[in-house]
Amino acid sequence: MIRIMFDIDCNDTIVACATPPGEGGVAIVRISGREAVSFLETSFHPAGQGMNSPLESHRFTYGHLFSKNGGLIDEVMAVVMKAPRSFTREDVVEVQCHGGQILVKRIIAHFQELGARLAEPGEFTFRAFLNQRLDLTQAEAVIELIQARSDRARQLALQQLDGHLSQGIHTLQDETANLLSLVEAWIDFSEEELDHPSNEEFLTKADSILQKIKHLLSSYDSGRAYLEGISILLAGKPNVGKSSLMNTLLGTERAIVTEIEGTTRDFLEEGYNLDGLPLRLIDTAGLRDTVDLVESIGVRKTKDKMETADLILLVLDSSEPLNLNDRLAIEACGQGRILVVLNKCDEKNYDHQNDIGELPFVSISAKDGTGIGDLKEAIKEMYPLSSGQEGYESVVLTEQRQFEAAQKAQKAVQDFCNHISQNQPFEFIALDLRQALDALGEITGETTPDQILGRIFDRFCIGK
Ligand SMILES: Nc1nc2c(ncn2[C@@H]2O[C@H](COP(=O)(O)OP(=O)(O)O)[C@@H](O)[C@H]2O)c(=O)[nH]1
Ligand SMILES: [Mg+2]
Repeated sequence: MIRIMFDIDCNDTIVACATPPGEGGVAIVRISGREAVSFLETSFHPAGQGMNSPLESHRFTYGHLFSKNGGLIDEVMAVVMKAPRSFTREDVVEVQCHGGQILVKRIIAHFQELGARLAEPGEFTFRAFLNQRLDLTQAEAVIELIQARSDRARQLALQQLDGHLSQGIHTLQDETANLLSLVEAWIDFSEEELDHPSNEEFLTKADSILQKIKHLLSSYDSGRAYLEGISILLAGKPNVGKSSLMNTLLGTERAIVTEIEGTTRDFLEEGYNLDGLPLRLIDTAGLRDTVDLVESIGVRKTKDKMETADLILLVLDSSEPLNLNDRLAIEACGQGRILVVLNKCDEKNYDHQNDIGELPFVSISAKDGTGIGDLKEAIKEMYPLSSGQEGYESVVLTEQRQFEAAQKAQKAVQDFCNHISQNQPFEFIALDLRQALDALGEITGETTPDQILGRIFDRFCIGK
């Protein structure tokens, strides 16, 4: 879609419905571009005023919308937002009409008849980006805000829309640019001639940049978790209480619980909001060696799913010694992120510490609810999110492409450090810093390749 967008004429005046399709109390048709205001003025009759009186910017006016040949289309409220004080920084008109699909179609067709073009998906936001009303992280925040699935996700997206991440990146860019100018100042001098700053001095400055990038990279896991949600797989041998735990967490009898081994044979998936952290809880078939065909398919599918889950809750029964199937389950967890749940703590307790080694664990009883609070805290602690609005600590990466660009910047600064230590010529090490600056610019959209821009704006719907 965006490929078309790069070819399209951004001087066109565009129109689209800004509200979701379907019936509603009102719908909003949005028009942006240099002819937006004149299109409205030729067809809108404000109530109680002369038809030609100019509409005041940022003020709603009640009136009627008429077609080219004079037929009444609808009774509407209209607002003009004169450039640059608008979302796209162009002249924008919004018409609030009655919320009917045919009506919206008719109004859009009317503005098309006057010369407007139907907007591509995301084109309003794309124009806001082109006109520097938003940078790329802010454009992404618009989608994140619309798609936010919890209140914490909403706050995070809003913070990014407000330019929090952009400012964090600008701080890094400034520091990197300062270091670059320090290096460039010595390019034209031979090394023996003058006292250039010591390697330590360069390395200290580079290290300050690296620390900030490291913080950014580590924030991504939590940022993504809060915005997209995380999948949590309940794994373990049969009868350890996986389904019971699922039910206790959800507070419903979602999964069937019996004392018969192999009851759960397929996946059960349920959403759960853990204090703003959106979880997808997945109950699985117990892991064990089995000859039952259906059950063994379940076991294989569980193993596959363990590789893609964000977090595995490995449930063990603390009321009995571990056996071969428990060890199979521990092994199957592989390299994933694991939290061991020692269930049935209401019964006799065996010590499983030796078997779980360094893995983090919590003791619970799915039956009487003991330790469920600790389990929730332990999950949240795995996705720490600073709640403060101030300082670098609270800058959060939320998109994979931001993460990848930050990794590129990290590598470039790391290369710089290595090349400084090897006493490489200044021309050469200046390149490392320029690469770091390029990578940082990708995050905010200053140096982002077109195909990445395309992928970002493709995620928008028409009218945004
Ligand atoms: N005493 C005790 N029994 C439990 C607990 N959790 C589950 N059970 C029992 O263990 C059996 C198996 O539970 P279930 O949830 O079906 O295990 P799954 O096969 O791992 O899904 C059932 O009889 C449950 O009532 C617990 O915390 N304490
Ligand atoms: Mg079960």
